[in-house]
Parts: sequence; C-alpha cells; structure tokens
Amino acid sequence: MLDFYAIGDLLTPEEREIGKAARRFLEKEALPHIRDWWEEGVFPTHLIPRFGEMGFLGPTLPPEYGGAGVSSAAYGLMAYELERVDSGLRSFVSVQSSLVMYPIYAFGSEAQKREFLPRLARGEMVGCFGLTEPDGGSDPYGHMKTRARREGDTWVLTGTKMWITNGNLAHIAIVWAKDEAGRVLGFIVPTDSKGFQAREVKHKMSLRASVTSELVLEGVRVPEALRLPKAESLKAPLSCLTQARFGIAWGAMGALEAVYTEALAFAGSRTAFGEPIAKKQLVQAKLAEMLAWHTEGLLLAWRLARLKDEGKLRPAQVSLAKRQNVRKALEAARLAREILGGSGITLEYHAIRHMLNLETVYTYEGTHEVHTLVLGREITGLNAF
Ligand code: TGC
Ligand code: FAD
Repeated sequence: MLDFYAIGDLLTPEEREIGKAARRFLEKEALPHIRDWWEEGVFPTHLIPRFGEMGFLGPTLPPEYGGAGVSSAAYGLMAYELERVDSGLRSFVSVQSSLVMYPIYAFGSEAQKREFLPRLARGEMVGCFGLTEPDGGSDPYGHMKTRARREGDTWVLTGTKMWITNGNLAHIAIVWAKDEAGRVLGFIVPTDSKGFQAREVKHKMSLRASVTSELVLEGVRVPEALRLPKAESLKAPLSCLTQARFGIAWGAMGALEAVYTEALAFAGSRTAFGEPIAKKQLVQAKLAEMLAWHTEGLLLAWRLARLKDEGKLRPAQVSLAKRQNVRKALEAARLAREILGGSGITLEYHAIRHMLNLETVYTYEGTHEVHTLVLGREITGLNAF
C-alpha cells in the first residue's frame, strides 16, 4: 500500500496481513480483467462466492452470523484494495456488507439474522438496498412515495426505487417504505415475490462494472416476519449509510493510489523537450498534491476506524471523511489523466475509468453537497438543507 507516513505501523499485524491478502487475491483475479468488464458493462458474478471465501462480506460481524469479527480498519483495508481495482467491486461489497447485512444484524430479529446472514456472508445470496426514489435521493424522507400498508400479518408494498446497486443480481432487497403513520419501516423482500420487478439501468458512463437497477413494487406482499422489527424511523436507513460511507472513505484512497502510481510511472518514462516529464516542475506539483491528498485521506480513514471500534464515531465525522476523500480522489484522477496526455483518454490506462467511477461515488451515499450541509449543521447548529 502506498504509505508515505507509515500508517501501516499504526495497524495490527492481523490488519496488515488482511490488506496484503486482499491485494494478492485482487491482483490475480480482478485487476487483469477489469478493463474488459468495465468496457462490456458487466459485473463479475463468478467472484461473488470468492469474495465470501476471502471474508469480504460482512467481515466485522460476529462469527456466529458468518462474519469474521475483524476490526473496522481491516474492513477499511478490504474496501481500499477493492476500490484500487474498481469502485464497482467496492460498491458490491459495501452494499452487501453495510446496506444489507448490517441492517439485518442491527434491526433484524434473531430468526432473520440466522436465516440470512450466513448465506449473505458466503456469497450464496446477494442483497440490495432500496432507499432512493425517482423523485430524488438527497431528501429520502421527503421524497419517499413507497408505501407499506398492513393487512393482518402481511404488509403490502407499492412504490419505485431508483439507482439500486445489485438490483438485478439480488435475491433479497432491503426496502424502506412509509407506513400509514409516516414511519419509515424496513422490509426484507425476496426478489422473486409476485409484483416485484428489477430493471437494469443501461448506458451508464460510470460504475460500468456494477449492476444498477430500478426496482418496481406493485402490491408486493411481505409477511410481518420479514419486517425489520427494530427499524422504526429514517434513523435506521441513515445509520446503514454511516457504515457504507465509512468504507467509501477508505475505498477512495485505494482509487487514489491506483491513479497516482500509474501517473508516476508514466511520468518517469515519457519524455518531452528532451527529458522525462517527471523532471518538469508542473508535473511534480501534480504528483505532490496527489501524494499529500492520499496521506491526509489515509490518516482520516485510519482515525475513523479507531473511533468506530471505540464506539465514539459520530455520523458527521464520517460525512467529513466521505466528502473529503472522494473529492480528493476525483481531483487526483483528473490530474493523473492530464499527466497521461492523450493516452489518458483510453481504457489502456486506469485513470479515466477511476475518474468516471468517482463521479458516481461523489454523488451516491450522500452527495458532496449533502455532506457539506451535514457539516454546516454540525458547525453552526443551523439546518441549511
Ligand atoms: P435528520 O433529521 O437529519 O435525521 C433523522 C434521524 O436520523 C439521525 N441521523 C443519522 N443516524 C445515523 N447516521 C447518520 N448518518 C444519520 N443522519 C441523521 C438523526 O440524528 C435523526 O435521529 P432522531 O433520533 O433525531 O430521529 O433527517 P433529514 O430528513 O433532515 O435528512 C438529513 C440528510 C439530508 C443528511 C439525510 O437524509 C441524508 O443523508 N441524505 C442523503 C441520502 C443518501 O445518502 N442516500 C444514499 C442512498 S444508498 C446509496 O447511495 C448506496 S450507493 C452503493 C454503494 O454504497 O456502493
Ligand atoms: P438529487 O437528490 O435530486 O440532487 C440533485 C442535485 O441537487 C445534487 O447535486 C445535490 O447535491 C443537490 N442538492 C440536493 N439538495 C440540496 C440542498 N439542500 N442544497 C444544495 N444542493 C442540493 N441509492 C440507493 O438507495 N441504493 C443504492 O444501492 C444506490 N446505488 C447507486 C448507484 C449509482 C451508480 C448511483 C448513481 C446512485 C445510487 N444510489 C443508490 C442513489 C444515490 O444515493 C443518489 O443518486 C443520491 O443520494 C443523490 O440523489 P439524486 O440522484 O436523486 O439527486
């Protein structure tokens, strides 16, 4: 791992080994193929059980539910290594771990945990998370039209969810819906339920090695036994987002490492005006910025992980890291693309793929602006949404 400030010394030997094992696996199984998957617009489904074997799915959950009980930094390092290859791979793992397994673990019944978590951890079952709707994602409560109506021991769900990662791959969808009293409730919806449909979003120019879908629910009947009993307000889905945003803060630094190392290697071998472009001050300035952003971002991510494990993490701290690290990774990808010159516009190099992916990462899990306003509210106590 690129590590200018020896942050690796702040990790445990187990955490370091988990990061190295993830890199070895992904360099062999994913990196050589990612360009083709991205260009073809396919997610490598054959890797899903392998991700399970590698412990990428729900790794911080206790072993009794199929997790490995590893630290938050260990999970962060997995996200880092996945996104060093492609944001789409990290997205798959973020959704399965933080947006599907976490809500079942945190808000589910004991029977739900035992039924779903081990299979999700092994990658035998895939999940997705439906919060965003077609009218808008930044204000999930205000725009939530999906309704849950109770009929005895059954709930009837009607509505549409938009931009749902893994939607067409999923066996279950965590669907958030308002009941008649305006409470936000969460449901585990089997995707083979009558009235449930997933339609894949095509023509994406970002996150192409990831499946994104629209979910349509037309009177889908879900038993009370599949409602998450401990989720009763918007706070439940928002707390899942805090978990996923934590992984993104780490993952973005993986993408930054990828574009920095690529630009550095190119600058060393490419010549202009009789010498390597690495000898040019303007190129060095770009490389210096990229290294500084990576170093700052890794420190933020590491500290966040320790706060999380100490139970001291506040959502606004996660907002700061998601906002800062993704913006800097995106800016670095644009600088790397510049250093590569014309070669930077092709998929022969990784920079433009990361750059385009990071446009999505900048927007999902709370847009850059949403996190700015979360911080503004934290600083001033005034709500500017
Ligand atoms: P607000 O009044 O602020 O909050 C309602 C209740 O929730 C609590 N809360 C949180 N709890 C845990 N984590 C967080 N991040 C939390 N943010 C708020 C809050 O304390 C309150 O609790 P209580 O006890 O007082 O009721 O709610 P609001 O309606 O004003 O909305 C605030 C806002 C705009 C920040 C929020 O709605 C928001 O985060 N909007 C962005 C939505 C978003 O990020 N959507 C992402 C969808 S999933 C996705 O993109 C997956 S991408 C795939 C991948 O990850 O790879
Ligand atoms: P909008 O909320 O309509 O916002 C449009 C613009 O207005 C943005 O620039 C926003 O920052 C700005 N804006 C909004 N409010 C304010 C304000 N108060 N002040 C200033 N500016 C403001 N969602 C899921 O639920 N599950 C998923 O698995 C999932 N996966 C995704 C995968 C991809 C590839 C993408 C692109 C999105 C995914 N999303 C998912 C949805 C994502 O979370 C939303 O796109 C995001 O929350 C923003 O919502 P929106 O696109 O509707 O934009």
